[in-house]
Amino acid sequence: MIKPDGVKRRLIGEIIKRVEKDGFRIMDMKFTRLTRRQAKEFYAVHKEKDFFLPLIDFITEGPVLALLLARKNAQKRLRELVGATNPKSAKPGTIRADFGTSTRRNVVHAANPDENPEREIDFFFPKRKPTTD
Ligand code: 3AN
Repeated sequence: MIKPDGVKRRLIGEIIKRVEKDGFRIMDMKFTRLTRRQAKEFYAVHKEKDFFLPLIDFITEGPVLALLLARKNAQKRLRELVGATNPKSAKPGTIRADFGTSTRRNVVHAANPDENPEREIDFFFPKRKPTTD
């Protein structure tokens, strides 16, 4: 997902270029502005964290672009391309190192393989399933 800061700063093209160059195939896309209710559902795993409400404020401040991507080892590889949550500790050349401005405003979200990524696919793309092609 390209977060509101990435959309606002016109980074959609740059981010899609990096992802496609790395071998990902775009299976579906959805440009949408999340309601607070949707955002709380999407980030439900973080509801007890102290950063939860500021995170909800941020993710609902403007539209996001959700991308359904396919590639061999997609989940692991996308997280490598995206980089660490805090852009200051992200590896040089990763999307967050190059464009993120804070731990919250870090431009992109990638599904976490340990937190049921299929749930996120269903959230943005109900009835769709990824292919491995
Ligand atoms: P990641 O997106 O790297 O998997 P998560 O799932 O731990 O990170 O956190 C989800 C989102 O919550 C992050 N992308 C970031 O925007 C925000 N976040 C996480 N940790 C913090 C923090 N310590 N302070 C502010 N925002 C945070």
